[in-house]
Amino acid sequence: KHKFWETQPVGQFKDIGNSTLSEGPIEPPAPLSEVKQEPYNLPSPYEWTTCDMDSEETCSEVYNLLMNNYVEDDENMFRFNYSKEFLRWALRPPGYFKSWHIGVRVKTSKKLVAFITGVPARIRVREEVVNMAEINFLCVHKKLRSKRLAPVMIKEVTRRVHLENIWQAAYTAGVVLPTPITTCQYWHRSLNPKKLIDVGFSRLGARMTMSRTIKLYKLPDSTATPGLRKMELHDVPAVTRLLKSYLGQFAVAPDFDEDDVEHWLLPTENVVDSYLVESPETHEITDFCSFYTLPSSILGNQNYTTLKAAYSYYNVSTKTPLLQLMNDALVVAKQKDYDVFNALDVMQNESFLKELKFGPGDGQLHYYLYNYRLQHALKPSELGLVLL
Ligand code: YNC
Ligand code: MG
Repeated sequence: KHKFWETQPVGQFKDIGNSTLSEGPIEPPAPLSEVKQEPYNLPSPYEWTTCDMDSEETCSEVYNLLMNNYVEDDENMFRFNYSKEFLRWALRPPGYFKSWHIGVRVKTSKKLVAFITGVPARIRVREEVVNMAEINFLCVHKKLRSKRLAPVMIKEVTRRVHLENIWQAAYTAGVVLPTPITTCQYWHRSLNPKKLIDVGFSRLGARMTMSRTIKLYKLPDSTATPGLRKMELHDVPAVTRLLKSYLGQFAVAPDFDEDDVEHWLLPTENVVDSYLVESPETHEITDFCSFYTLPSSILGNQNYTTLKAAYSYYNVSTKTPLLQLMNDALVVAKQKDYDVFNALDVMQNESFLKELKFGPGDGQLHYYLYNYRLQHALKPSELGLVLL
């Protein structure tokens, strides 16, 4: 059934429930001298390329490949449209390897037709912090699908990760593969219900009119929490402490240091937004919320081309109730003209989704680890990791 994945060091379906298999790496690391030195073979019309995301030209080629060929919803109404600034941010965290930004070109025309990336991350699995690669942006041009290119790309990124002496990876996919560590659901909170209904993202509820729907999703004009403000560079140490302590409760979560927090959470216009609560009395940083910006192209609509979506990222509440903090995040996103605010049912998100009028999406997001076995699948609320 999974001719490729059956050959890989991942949890297999046949092993589910087998309590003789222990948690941890499936295969031990190999000596670097045993890692294949040459790239895997591609079908002869194609060649490997390392994509330099510093280059405006290469970044545009990647952007265009993904804009036209990356992830769509089940009904092919929307396609992710990651911006160039977002791709640069996602692909160049502290310690990144350019060699993990892998493209495939047509030899004759040099056209970019496939892509896969990794970035390094320290991810804690229960008590153990593991150096991993986060794999993302796997994409094969629509005209080259079902030719078994994807397994070659996955093997090549694996080889290049191994060359850096890293032996584990984390990734998400909309498809079921051997075997998810957890399966999450997206929830959507309408900010601009009329547009969402006009483009077919949502439907008018039973016995609902447009004006009642607009009223239902109306938000206050301003935020409620005293001391809520944008995160700034000098907040990095406090936010790092807050996040470290908060993420400690989850079975799988990133192990962020200050450099990671500066990169992943310091606001970057139209890429990532972060807000925190600074106590007006003590000036202590007590709460934090963040979202990233990922628009989707609207396929074949006369009136609209783009859906502007905010995605809940990392949130920490210690003093401000999470419900109030997230309502403020919705208010900020509405002020910034987002159409919809999305969140997974990870961490403590279930505690606010229904109350804040998020509705469940269709389609699921499965989380995976490569070369690391978990004894039991997790509940989404045991997961403290958000991938882009
Ligand atoms: C997928 N999304 O099952 P079997 S998510 C992993 N992730 O293998 P072909 C996938 N594997 O089942 P196509 C996958 N989708 O026979 C399919 N597969 O064992 C497996 N879509 O290959 C599939 N982007 O080339 C099957 O399929 C084999 O031409 C079939 O190409 C697939 O970024 C794809 O959804 C996804 O561009 C490239 O459909 C193509 O269809 C496409 O014949 C639209 O492939 C965009 C899209 C996926 C987004 C993502 C995470 C990727 C994770 C990859 C695995 C990483 C493992 C860890 C590596 C480092 C290890 C270390 C250390
Ligand atoms: Mg293919």
